[in-house]
Amino acid sequence: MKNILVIGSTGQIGSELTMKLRKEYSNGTVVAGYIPGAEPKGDLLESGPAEYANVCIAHQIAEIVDKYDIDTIYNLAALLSATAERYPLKAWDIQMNGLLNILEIAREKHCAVFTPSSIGSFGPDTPRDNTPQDTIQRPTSMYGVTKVATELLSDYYFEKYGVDTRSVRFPGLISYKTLPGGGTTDYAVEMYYAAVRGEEFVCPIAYGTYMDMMYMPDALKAAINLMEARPRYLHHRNSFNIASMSFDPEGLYKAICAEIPDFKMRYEVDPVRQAIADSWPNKMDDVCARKEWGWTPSYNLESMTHDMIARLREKLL
Ligand code: AKB
Repeated sequence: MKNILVIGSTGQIGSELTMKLRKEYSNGTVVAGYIPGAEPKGDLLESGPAEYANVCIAHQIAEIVDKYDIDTIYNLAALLSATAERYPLKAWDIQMNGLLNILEIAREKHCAVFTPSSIGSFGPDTPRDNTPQDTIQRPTSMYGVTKVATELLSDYYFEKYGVDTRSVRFPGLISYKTLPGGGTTDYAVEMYYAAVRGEEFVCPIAYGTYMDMMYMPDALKAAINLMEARPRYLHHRNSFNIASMSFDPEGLYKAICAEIPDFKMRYEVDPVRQAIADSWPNKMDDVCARKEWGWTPSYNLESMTHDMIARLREKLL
Protein backbone atom coordinates (compact mmCIF):
# COMPACT_ATOMS: atom_id res chain seq x y z
CA MET A 1 0.00 0.00 0.00
CA LYS A 2 1.23 3.50 -0.77
CA ASN A 3 0.29 6.71 1.01
CA ILE A 4 1.37 9.64 -1.09
CA LEU A 5 1.50 13.41 -0.63
CA VAL A 6 1.55 15.51 -3.80
CA ILE A 7 2.80 19.02 -3.05
CA GLY A 8 1.61 21.40 -5.76
CA SER A 9 -1.35 19.18 -6.68
CA THR A 10 -3.25 21.90 -8.54
CA GLY A 11 -0.40 22.86 -10.90
CA GLN A 12 0.19 21.68 -14.46
CA ILE A 13 1.80 18.37 -13.47
CA GLY A 14 0.17 17.95 -10.05
CA SER A 15 -3.43 18.15 -11.22
CA GLU A 16 -2.94 15.17 -13.56
CA LEU A 17 -0.39 13.26 -11.48
CA THR A 18 -2.62 13.28 -8.38
CA MET A 19 -5.53 11.78 -10.33
CA LYS A 20 -3.33 9.14 -11.96
CA LEU A 21 -1.77 8.17 -8.61
CA ARG A 22 -5.26 7.84 -7.10
CA LYS A 23 -6.18 5.38 -9.86
CA GLU A 24 -2.91 3.41 -9.64
CA TYR A 25 -2.84 3.19 -5.84
CA SER A 26 -6.55 2.89 -5.13
CA ASN A 27 -5.91 0.88 -1.95
CA GLY A 28 -3.72 3.68 -0.52
CA THR A 29 -4.26 7.40 0.10
CA VAL A 30 -3.12 10.19 -2.21
CA VAL A 31 -3.29 13.58 -0.50
CA ALA A 32 -3.64 16.65 -2.74
CA GLY A 33 -1.40 19.32 -1.16
CA TYR A 34 -2.22 22.91 -2.16
CA ILE A 35 -1.59 26.51 -1.17
CA PRO A 36 -4.28 29.17 -0.58
CA GLY A 37 -5.46 30.65 -3.86
CA ALA A 38 -4.81 27.34 -5.65
CA GLU A 39 -7.40 25.13 -3.95
CA PRO A 40 -8.36 21.85 -5.64
CA LYS A 41 -11.76 21.74 -7.35
CA GLY A 42 -14.01 19.20 -9.09
CA ASP A 43 -12.67 15.64 -9.41
CA LEU A 44 -9.39 16.51 -7.70
CA LEU A 45 -11.26 17.69 -4.60
CA GLU A 46 -13.89 14.96 -4.62
CA SER A 47 -11.70 11.92 -5.31
CA GLY A 48 -9.53 12.06 -2.17
CA PRO A 49 -8.22 14.12 0.75
CA ALA A 50 -6.78 17.60 0.28
CA GLU A 51 -4.60 19.52 2.74
CA TYR A 52 -2.98 22.94 2.90
CA ALA A 53 0.67 22.01 2.29
CA ASN A 54 3.05 24.92 1.90
CA VAL A 55 6.53 23.57 1.20
CA CYS A 56 8.03 26.51 3.11
CA ILE A 57 6.14 25.62 6.33
CA ALA A 58 7.92 22.50 7.57
CA HIS A 59 5.63 21.65 10.50
CA GLN A 60 2.61 21.70 8.21
CA ILE A 61 4.15 19.10 5.89
CA ALA A 62 5.33 17.00 8.86
CA GLU A 63 1.79 16.98 10.31
CA ILE A 64 0.32 15.74 7.01
CA VAL A 65 2.99 13.02 6.78
CA ASP A 66 2.05 11.85 10.30
CA LYS A 67 -1.71 12.15 9.80
CA TYR A 68 -1.81 10.01 6.64
CA ASP A 69 1.24 7.82 7.35
CA ILE A 70 2.81 9.14 4.12
CA ASP A 71 5.61 7.04 2.59
CA THR A 72 6.17 8.95 -0.69
CA ILE A 73 6.26 12.70 -1.41
CA TYR A 74 6.02 14.16 -4.92
CA ASN A 75 7.44 17.63 -4.38
CA LEU A 76 6.20 19.69 -7.35
CA ALA A 77 6.32 23.17 -5.79
CA ALA A 78 8.35 25.49 -8.06
CA LEU A 79 8.38 28.80 -9.91
CA LEU A 80 9.09 28.07 -13.59
CA SER A 81 11.98 29.63 -15.48
CA ALA A 82 10.62 32.97 -16.72
CA THR A 83 8.81 33.70 -13.43
CA ALA A 84 11.89 32.70 -11.42
CA GLU A 85 13.88 35.35 -13.33
CA ARG A 86 11.36 37.96 -12.14
CA TYR A 87 11.29 36.71 -8.52
CA PRO A 88 14.68 35.04 -7.92
CA LEU A 89 14.55 35.18 -4.12
CA LYS A 90 11.07 33.68 -4.02
CA ALA A 91 12.22 30.96 -6.43
CA TRP A 92 15.19 30.18 -4.18
CA ASP A 93 12.93 30.07 -1.11
CA ILE A 94 10.40 27.66 -2.63
CA GLN A 95 12.85 25.51 -4.58
CA MET A 96 15.69 25.31 -2.04
CA ASN A 97 14.39 26.05 1.46
CA GLY A 98 11.22 24.14 0.58
CA LEU A 99 13.24 21.17 -0.66
CA LEU A 100 15.37 21.17 2.49
CA ASN A 101 12.17 21.00 4.57
CA ILE A 102 10.96 18.02 2.54
CA LEU A 103 14.29 16.19 2.70
CA GLU A 104 14.57 16.66 6.47
CA ILE A 105 11.03 15.35 6.98
CA ALA A 106 11.78 12.45 4.63
CA ARG A 107 14.93 11.65 6.60
CA GLU A 108 13.10 11.64 9.94
CA LYS A 109 9.96 9.87 8.75
CA HIS A 110 11.44 7.54 6.11
CA CYS A 111 9.67 8.84 3.00
CA ALA A 112 10.76 8.49 -0.62
CA VAL A 113 10.94 11.82 -2.47
CA PHE A 114 10.46 12.78 -6.12
CA THR A 115 11.48 16.38 -6.95
CA PRO A 116 11.60 17.16 -10.66
CA SER A 117 14.62 18.66 -12.32
CA SER A 118 14.50 20.09 -15.84
CA ILE A 119 16.29 20.81 -19.10
CA GLY A 120 16.77 24.13 -17.28
CA SER A 121 19.50 22.52 -15.16
CA PHE A 122 21.81 22.83 -18.18
CA GLY A 123 23.51 25.98 -19.42
CA PRO A 124 25.39 27.50 -22.36
CA ASP A 125 28.53 25.37 -21.73
CA THR A 126 26.57 22.10 -21.93
CA PRO A 127 26.80 20.13 -25.21
CA ARG A 128 23.63 21.11 -27.10
CA ASP A 129 22.96 17.99 -29.13
CA ASN A 130 22.43 14.57 -27.57
CA THR A 131 23.20 16.19 -24.22
CA PRO A 132 24.70 13.39 -22.12
CA GLN A 133 23.33 12.24 -18.78
CA ASP A 134 26.51 13.28 -16.97
CA THR A 135 27.88 16.53 -18.34
CA ILE A 136 28.58 20.21 -17.58
CA GLN A 137 25.73 21.88 -15.66
CA ARG A 138 26.43 25.61 -15.36
CA PRO A 139 22.96 27.20 -15.90
CA THR A 140 22.63 30.98 -16.12
CA SER A 141 19.01 31.32 -14.91
CA MET A 142 17.87 31.26 -11.26
CA TYR A 143 15.53 28.40 -12.18
CA GLY A 144 18.50 26.43 -13.49
CA VAL A 145 20.63 27.22 -10.45
CA THR A 146 17.89 25.86 -8.17
CA LYS A 147 17.45 22.77 -10.34
CA VAL A 148 21.16 21.84 -10.25
CA ALA A 149 21.17 22.45 -6.50
CA THR A 150 18.02 20.29 -6.19
CA GLU A 151 19.82 17.44 -7.94
CA LEU A 152 22.90 17.77 -5.74
CA LEU A 153 21.01 18.12 -2.47
CA SER A 154 18.75 15.18 -3.30
CA ASP A 155 21.79 12.98 -4.09
CA TYR A 156 23.45 14.20 -0.88
CA TYR A 157 20.47 13.06 1.22
CA PHE A 158 20.54 9.69 -0.52
CA GLU A 159 24.29 9.17 -0.07
CA LYS A 160 24.52 10.55 3.46
CA TYR A 161 21.21 9.50 5.04
CA GLY A 162 19.81 6.86 2.68
CA VAL A 163 16.74 8.93 1.79
CA ASP A 164 15.20 7.37 -1.34
CA THR A 165 15.36 10.44 -3.60
CA ARG A 166 14.73 10.09 -7.35
CA SER A 167 14.14 12.54 -10.15
CA VAL A 168 13.91 13.21 -13.88
CA ARG A 169 14.95 16.22 -15.95
CA PHE A 170 11.62 17.13 -17.50
CA PRO A 171 11.53 18.65 -20.97
CA GLY A 172 8.87 21.33 -21.68
CA LEU A 173 5.56 19.67 -20.80
CA ILE A 174 2.52 19.90 -23.04
CA SER A 175 -0.96 19.27 -21.68
CA TYR A 176 -4.56 20.31 -22.24
CA LYS A 177 -5.97 20.05 -18.70
CA THR A 178 -4.18 22.67 -16.58
CA LEU A 179 -2.28 25.56 -18.14
CA PRO A 180 1.38 25.91 -17.20
CA GLY A 181 2.50 29.35 -16.05
CA GLY A 182 5.75 31.26 -16.37
CA GLY A 183 7.82 28.69 -18.26
CA THR A 184 10.02 29.22 -21.31
CA THR A 185 8.58 26.18 -23.11
CA ASP A 186 4.96 27.22 -22.41
CA TYR A 187 4.79 28.85 -25.86
CA ALA A 188 4.12 25.38 -27.25
CA VAL A 189 0.98 24.90 -25.12
CA GLU A 190 -0.15 28.45 -25.94
CA MET A 191 0.28 27.74 -29.67
CA TYR A 192 -2.18 24.82 -29.48
CA TYR A 193 -4.76 26.95 -27.63
CA ALA A 194 -4.50 29.75 -30.23
CA ALA A 195 -4.82 27.28 -33.12
CA VAL A 196 -7.95 25.63 -31.71
CA ARG A 197 -9.54 29.00 -30.87
CA GLY A 198 -8.90 30.14 -34.47
CA GLU A 199 -6.58 32.95 -33.33
CA GLU A 200 -3.28 34.10 -34.80
CA PHE A 201 -0.36 33.08 -32.55
CA VAL A 202 2.39 35.56 -31.69
CA CYS A 203 5.41 33.38 -30.93
CA PRO A 204 7.82 34.64 -28.22
CA ILE A 205 10.55 32.11 -29.12
CA ALA A 206 12.63 32.47 -32.29
CA TYR A 207 12.56 30.29 -35.40
CA GLY A 208 15.23 27.58 -35.13
CA THR A 209 15.20 27.35 -31.29
CA TYR A 210 15.03 23.62 -30.60
CA MET A 211 14.08 22.31 -27.14
CA ASP A 212 13.03 18.93 -25.77
CA MET A 213 9.29 18.65 -25.22
CA MET A 214 7.03 15.91 -23.86
CA TYR A 215 3.30 15.13 -23.75
CA MET A 216 1.92 14.96 -20.22
CA PRO A 217 0.90 11.25 -20.27
CA ASP A 218 4.57 10.37 -20.89
CA ALA A 219 5.74 12.71 -18.12
CA LEU A 220 3.35 11.10 -15.61
CA LYS A 221 4.44 7.63 -16.69
CA ALA A 222 8.09 8.62 -16.20
CA ALA A 223 7.57 9.95 -12.67
CA ILE A 224 5.60 6.90 -11.52
CA ASN A 225 7.81 4.30 -13.25
CA LEU A 226 10.97 5.83 -11.81
CA MET A 227 9.52 5.77 -8.28
CA GLU A 228 8.55 2.10 -8.84
CA ALA A 229 11.97 1.10 -10.26
CA ARG A 230 14.07 -1.45 -8.38
CA PRO A 231 16.74 0.52 -6.48
CA ARG A 232 19.55 -1.87 -7.30
CA TYR A 233 19.29 -1.04 -11.02
CA LEU A 234 19.58 2.72 -10.43
CA HIS A 235 23.16 3.88 -10.99
CA HIS A 236 21.87 7.44 -11.22
CA ARG A 237 19.17 9.04 -9.10
CA ASN A 238 19.08 12.81 -9.33
CA SER A 239 18.39 13.29 -12.06
CA PHE A 240 17.66 11.29 -15.25
CA ASN A 241 17.51 12.82 -18.74
CA ILE A 242 14.22 11.77 -20.36
CA ALA A 243 13.30 12.66 -23.92
CA SER A 244 10.58 12.01 -26.46
CA MET A 245 10.66 14.79 -29.08
CA SER A 246 12.51 17.99 -29.91
CA PHE A 247 11.18 20.77 -32.14
CA ASP A 248 11.46 24.49 -32.83
CA PRO A 249 8.39 26.79 -33.13
CA GLU A 250 8.29 26.27 -36.90
CA GLY A 251 8.22 22.48 -36.54
CA LEU A 252 5.31 22.70 -34.11
CA TYR A 253 3.55 25.22 -36.34
CA LYS A 254 3.79 22.86 -39.32
CA ALA A 255 2.52 19.91 -37.26
CA ILE A 256 -0.50 21.97 -36.17
CA CYS A 257 -1.12 23.19 -39.75
CA ALA A 258 -1.35 19.55 -40.86
CA GLU A 259 -4.57 19.45 -38.73
CA ILE A 260 -5.65 23.12 -38.91
CA PRO A 261 -4.41 24.38 -42.32
CA ASP A 262 -5.54 28.02 -41.95
CA PHE A 263 -3.67 28.55 -38.63
CA LYS A 264 -1.48 31.69 -38.70
CA MET A 265 1.64 32.50 -36.67
CA ARG A 266 4.10 35.39 -36.53
CA TYR A 267 7.20 35.97 -34.39
CA GLU A 268 7.66 38.64 -31.70
CA VAL A 269 10.60 37.33 -29.68
CA ASP A 270 10.64 37.92 -25.91
CA PRO A 271 14.32 38.57 -25.04
CA VAL A 272 14.08 37.12 -21.50
CA ARG A 273 12.55 33.81 -22.56
CA GLN A 274 14.75 33.64 -25.67
CA ALA A 275 17.93 34.04 -23.61
CA ILE A 276 16.81 31.19 -21.35
CA ALA A 277 15.88 28.99 -24.33
CA ASP A 278 19.23 29.70 -26.02
CA SER A 279 21.06 28.38 -22.94
CA TRP A 280 19.17 25.04 -22.93
CA PRO A 281 19.94 21.86 -24.91
CA ASN A 282 18.47 21.15 -28.33
CA LYS A 283 17.95 17.49 -27.49
CA MET A 284 18.93 15.29 -24.55
CA ASP A 285 20.29 11.75 -24.66
CA ASP A 286 18.14 9.58 -22.37
CA VAL A 287 20.01 6.28 -22.71
CA CYS A 288 20.57 5.93 -18.93
CA ALA A 289 16.85 6.23 -18.15
CA ARG A 290 16.12 3.64 -20.84
CA LYS A 291 18.73 1.22 -19.49
CA GLU A 292 18.29 1.70 -15.74
CA TRP A 293 14.50 1.73 -15.42
CA GLY A 294 13.08 1.00 -18.88
CA TRP A 295 12.01 4.50 -19.91
CA THR A 296 10.23 4.63 -23.30
CA PRO A 297 7.95 7.45 -24.44
CA SER A 298 4.66 6.70 -26.17
CA TYR A 299 4.07 10.00 -28.04
CA ASN A 300 5.86 11.81 -30.86
CA LEU A 301 5.06 15.25 -32.28
CA GLU A 302 2.38 13.97 -34.69
CA SER A 303 0.52 11.74 -32.23
CA MET A 304 0.69 14.39 -29.48
CA THR A 305 -0.60 17.09 -31.86
CA HIS A 306 -3.49 14.93 -33.00
CA ASP A 307 -4.52 14.19 -29.41
CA MET A 308 -3.98 17.76 -28.10
CA ILE A 309 -6.15 19.27 -30.83
CA ALA A 310 -8.94 16.73 -30.35
CA ARG A 311 -8.93 17.25 -26.54
CA LEU A 312 -8.77 21.05 -26.79
CA ARG A 313 -11.66 21.07 -29.26
CA GLU A 314 -13.74 19.15 -26.68
CA LYS A 315 -12.65 21.54 -23.94
CA LEU A 316 -12.85 24.91 -25.71
CA LEU A 317 -15.43 24.68 -28.50
C1 AKB B 1 10.09 25.97 -18.11
O1 AKB B 1 10.03 26.29 -19.30
O2 AKB B 1 10.48 26.72 -17.22
C2 AKB B 1 9.70 24.57 -17.73
C3 AKB B 1 10.89 23.65 -17.78
C4 AKB B 1 11.43 23.24 -19.09
O3 AKB B 1 11.39 23.25 -16.78
N1 AKB B 1 8.67 24.09 -18.58
